[in-house]
Amino acid sequence: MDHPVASPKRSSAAGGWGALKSCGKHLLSSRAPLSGARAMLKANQPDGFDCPGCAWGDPAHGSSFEFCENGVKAVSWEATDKRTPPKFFAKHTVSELRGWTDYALEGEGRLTHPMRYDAGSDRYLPVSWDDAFAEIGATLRGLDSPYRAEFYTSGRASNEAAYIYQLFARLYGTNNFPDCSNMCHEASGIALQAAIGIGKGTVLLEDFEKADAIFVVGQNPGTNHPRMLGDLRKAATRGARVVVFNPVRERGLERFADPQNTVEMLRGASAPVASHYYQPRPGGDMAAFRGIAKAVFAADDAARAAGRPSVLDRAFLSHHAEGHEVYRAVVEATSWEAIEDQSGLSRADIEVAADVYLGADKVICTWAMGVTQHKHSVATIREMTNVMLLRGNIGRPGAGLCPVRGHSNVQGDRTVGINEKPPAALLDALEREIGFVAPRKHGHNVIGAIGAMLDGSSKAFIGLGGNFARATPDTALVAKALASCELTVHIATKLNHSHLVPGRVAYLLPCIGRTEIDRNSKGKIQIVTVEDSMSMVHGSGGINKPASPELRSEIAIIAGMAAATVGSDKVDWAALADDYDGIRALIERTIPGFAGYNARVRRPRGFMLRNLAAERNFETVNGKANFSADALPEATEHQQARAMGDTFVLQTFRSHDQYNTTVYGLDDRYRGVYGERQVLFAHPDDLAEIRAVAGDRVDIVGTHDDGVVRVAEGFRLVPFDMPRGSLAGYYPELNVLVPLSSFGKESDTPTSKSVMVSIRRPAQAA
Ligand SMILES: Nc1nc2c(c(=O)[nH]1)N[C@H]1C(S)=C(S)[C@@H](COP(=O)(O)OP(=O)(O)OC[C@H]3O[C@@H](n4cnc5c(=O)[nH]c(N)nc54)[C@H](O)[C@@H]3O)O[C@H]1N2
Ligand SMILES: Nc1nc2c(c(=O)[nH]1)N[C@H]1C(S)=C(S)[C@@H](COP(=O)(O)OP(=O)(O)OC[C@H]3O[C@@H](n4cnc5c(=O)[nH]c(N)nc54)[C@H](O)[C@@H]3O)O[C@H]1N2
Ligand SMILES: [Mo]
Repeated sequence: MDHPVASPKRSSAAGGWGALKSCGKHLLSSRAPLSGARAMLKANQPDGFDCPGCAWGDPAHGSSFEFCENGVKAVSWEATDKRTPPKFFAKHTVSELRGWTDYALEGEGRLTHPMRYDAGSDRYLPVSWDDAFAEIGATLRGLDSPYRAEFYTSGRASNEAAYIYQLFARLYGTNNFPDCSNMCHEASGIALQAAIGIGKGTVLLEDFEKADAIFVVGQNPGTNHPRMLGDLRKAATRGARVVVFNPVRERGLERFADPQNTVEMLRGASAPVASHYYQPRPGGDMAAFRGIAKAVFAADDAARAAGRPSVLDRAFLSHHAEGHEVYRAVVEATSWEAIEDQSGLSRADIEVAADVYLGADKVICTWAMGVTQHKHSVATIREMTNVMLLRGNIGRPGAGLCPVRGHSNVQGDRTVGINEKPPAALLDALEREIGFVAPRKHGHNVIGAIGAMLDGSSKAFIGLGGNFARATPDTALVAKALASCELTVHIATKLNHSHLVPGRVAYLLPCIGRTEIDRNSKGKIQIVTVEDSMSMVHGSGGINKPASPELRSEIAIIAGMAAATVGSDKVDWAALADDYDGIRALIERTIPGFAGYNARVRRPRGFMLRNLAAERNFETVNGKANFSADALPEATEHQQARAMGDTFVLQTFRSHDQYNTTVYGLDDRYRGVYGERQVLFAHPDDLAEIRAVAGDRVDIVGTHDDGVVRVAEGFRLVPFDMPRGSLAGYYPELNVLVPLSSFGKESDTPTSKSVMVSIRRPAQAA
């Protein structure tokens, strides 16, 4: 097969690079994404980049060159021909650009030059890299405390970039690391750390081939993890049960046409995925799992009465776990009535789910934002874990816990030290290796950073990727917070709204993306590494020419800022930026699990980071997997809304044509919405009750009682199969309604899936 894009030559040591993911060279060069898709189906190239889309794992065997529509979008978005050069900025003031949509801003294409904001002309003007670094360094050094600077990370950053970023910030003297994962899987990390001693999942992709049942909770893989859907479908085809918990009927979870299957594609056929589809009320998953536990304990009692063996994994519970008796007592004390009211599911339905659970020898439980973005998310994940522990569904083939990560390297960034509450062992190792005194005081997460900027105690914001102003709650307040800074710096590939609320000194620094060739000063090609949702670490090397000769790698940009801020006596930043093997060697010496990093990452598929929980070796205080025994929330937002009347619980989710704040297009095909994002999904009976019909425009009014007025105007009603009293619409447009003052217990994650609102008919507004 011809290669329209030349693949960079690699030394034999680098041969057999980790699998080329999802989307490919052919497509990139063809600039005809859909016609290129057929060629892609047949391709299986050894060298390549990690897909900048999701963090789903790669198969261990066979072709990993899977077709993924959303991977293709992510890749072609970055590989666009369009540019946002200095000429563009000369034409448009920043104030004018603030009136543009996200879609229009990113639609201008890739940034090409380092730019500095000029308040006089209200424009970004080109600047040299050296001048940029010098002023950033001087401004940071001028702050009276390093804790007045915020170092934000978005989860696309490679291990190497994230590692030198945290090293830079810590040498500078702060642990302020607001991170996109604070808004994402924070609750999973906290819950799993407490329950099983590691804040990550315990399954490998192969486990999906062995599981008898897979519980998929609060997740829409058809859109957000399309390759996972392929694995679910394969499991369903061989007879495994796929049990979905989602208030919304997501079509991708019901039926799925396999893009690898040409016959199926040509016939427009599809196969069922979910064997059981439960539609809990928003925030009702903890109650639903409590119900499953109740049914499991009842089955255990019945077995005992009949003289049959226990349905619990007694050996696991006595050797590897602690607290199941206390948990059992709490479960027995919870009434079916409470469970039914909170979950919105009937006892009979929950008992069927429990039967599936009991009938399966090996069970996997996966979840994502539908679980993590509520007030009681940590307790809910503990509850799901409890249920899994009852039958020893952890640390054996085909069974385990699987928080499905978002950004392609959000898990890796955490592993290499992006953590506002760093473990002492990490700081000790850094001190030993580098020879400095690391800051010990805990730093800010996202909510903390916004609060500090708003009250004036933080004065600098550095963004390693992402779109902080749009991804966070209370859009207007966060814009104010950023604009009040002495210094804002954004390392980015494309223009977004975060760049349009400049601080007094403001820089926009353009970097090369994942798909592009990264050459050092001697012309040598460099690769970076990432970690997927299954703790697999593998290499990623770009194949395209960078969008502009002025671009630098994220690593080179961080190194430049670091040298200008903290100097190069302790760390030779320039040398690290010139050879990422040096960064990997530092990681190997300071982060557990990376022995032989530089060699192992050059093997096909990379290597798996040790995950002791997956071997039933639990690094908790007592060395056991721990049950939790939390009470159900007194009232979920949905229950509160029902009690108040005229109030709904709104969730903010993703359409099929977006990647977080990046909007690729205006369609949401699986939900039947085309050409528009300004929509509000609701139950048909709720529409009738407010005397509205499909297509009517309404305003959505926030009812969170913190005195802040929040309104989103002119949303078109779309009737949908979802629980009464719940609404849904798209992030980031609806972030104007998400309150900064509402966040998860322990996790501090904004409650983007349970926003209290009311609906205002425009007639009423008049
Ligand atoms: N194409 C594409 N891929 C992506 C992303 C993207 O934007 N686009 N984003 C990436 C990132 S960062 C992440 S974190 C993931 C996000 O992946 P998802 O978690 O799938 O993202 P959301 O669109 O927020 O979908 C949440 C789902 O949870 C359901 N839900 C809402 N509330 C509840 C509840 O209370 N209980 C239950 N059981 N379900 C509920 C919603 O109906 C919806 O189906 O995807 C990653 N991959
Ligand atoms: N209401 C609501 N809010 C949410 C969520 C929700 O479900 N509902 N989800 C939350 C979740 S799960 C997450 S993870 C966050 C996401 O928050 P972020 O990670 O901050 O946001 P993204 O939209 O992923 O960032 C997109 C920007 O990243 C830059 N970019 C893209 N590729 C690269 C690259 O290779 N390098 C660099 N340096 N920059 C790059 C581009 O400039 C682009 O504009 O949002 C959270 N916010
Ligand atoms: Mo995420």
